[in-house]
Amino acid sequence: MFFQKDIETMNRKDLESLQLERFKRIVKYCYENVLFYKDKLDKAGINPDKIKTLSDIQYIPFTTKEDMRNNYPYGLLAVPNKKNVRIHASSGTTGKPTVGFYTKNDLEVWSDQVARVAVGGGATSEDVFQIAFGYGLFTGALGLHYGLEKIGATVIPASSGNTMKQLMMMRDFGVTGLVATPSYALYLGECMKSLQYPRSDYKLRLGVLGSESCTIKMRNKIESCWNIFVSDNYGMTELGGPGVSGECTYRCGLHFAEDHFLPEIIDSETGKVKASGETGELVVTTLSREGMPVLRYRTRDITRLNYEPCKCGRTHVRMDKIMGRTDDMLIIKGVNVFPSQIETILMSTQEVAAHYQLVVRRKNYMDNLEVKIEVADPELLEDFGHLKDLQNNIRAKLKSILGLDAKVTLVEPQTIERFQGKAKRILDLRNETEE
Ligand code: DLL
Repeated sequence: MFFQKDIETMNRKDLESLQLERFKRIVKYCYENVLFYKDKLDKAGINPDKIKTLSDIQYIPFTTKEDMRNNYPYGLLAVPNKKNVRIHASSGTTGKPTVGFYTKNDLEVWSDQVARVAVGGGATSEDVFQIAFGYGLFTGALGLHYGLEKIGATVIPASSGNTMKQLMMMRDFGVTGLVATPSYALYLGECMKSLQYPRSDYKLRLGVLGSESCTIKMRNKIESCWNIFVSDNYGMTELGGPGVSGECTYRCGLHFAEDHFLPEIIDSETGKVKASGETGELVVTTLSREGMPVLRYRTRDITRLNYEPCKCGRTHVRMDKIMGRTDDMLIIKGVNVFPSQIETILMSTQEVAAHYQLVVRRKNYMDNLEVKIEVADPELLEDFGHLKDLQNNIRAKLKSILGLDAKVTLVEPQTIERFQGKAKRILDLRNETEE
């Protein structure tokens, strides 16, 4: 199923000429409307009129999160404020939030992008969707809200929190689709099982989940807990929110909305563009945003691009599921590891639940990792021998597959914190424990 079939299945040549036309236009537009870009391009000696091919993008300097912060609040706004009809922002746990501005046209395009992602993941106008993302500055809730309304689905703006009420609404309104973070979808499933209502009281069939990493193993847990089909979708405030890329039902990568975004992969250390098919940091240029266009934004997200045609018929490039963030990579005793790699190992281990926490401490200038994970069955905690075996088994897997020497701690069910938004699975105590 497609939302905008002509665009989603456009042949590569036509797609690239559309991208080139939009790319030339956006560079000029940024130059003429945002002082920050004018200065940046002038310093780099770039005349927007000289851009002739898509590969000329390599001459344009990157834009970073730091640039976003330095230009807070309105520095990157490209239109007069009367044309700016919406402001969103990230939670900004580490300093000032990063913001996004939207013209009326941006809101239209955004809802089309999200509608594409939702339809690609299996949503239809027959569905009743409950949106369990927090409404507010976060782009996730309103983004999915308008995208789903655009396809004619029924939308329940439940917002986040109040899990028992979420479950009640799901039963009462015959909710068929859930929008949430993967971790919250799992938590809802766990609570659903603990109530007296049977699964048959729920009509849920689909999860359109996103906004945080979710390995395939974790997705399997969510799917089997709820007995639903789950698709992944990606985006970020700086790029307008969700709708940047999303999985089709074949789930072999997230199709980028390539008519609206130009993705690249770079080496995050050197900034060099990587060859097609290599893994690295995702860099994105927006091709149609008016309120806040962005040139070569360094997302810090690690992935790979795959230009092979997809079985679904979509021609837009597929991005692998996000492996981690450059700032999330842990270096444990010389081994570089992303939390998602640890998650894959944990989730393929029988007898443990899908809730874990990674505690990082620093001693003698070395990082140490403790992996805390809940056992699935509390009775296991009574059987010391069995517990020890399980612990050794996980430790050995981490060592042999990742080369990672970590302490493994098995804890009682329901003792690791649950999350209603993005899960915070890394507890970084390095500053407190450094010696
Ligand atoms: O999370 C936008 C969004 C909302 C996407 C709803 C999908 C659904 P931010 O709060 O700015 O925006 O966070 C952006 O979240 O750089 C990634 O590190 C992470 N992220 C978002 N989607 C995914 C995903 C929204 N599907 C940051 N898989 C990004 C892995 C994701 N990480």
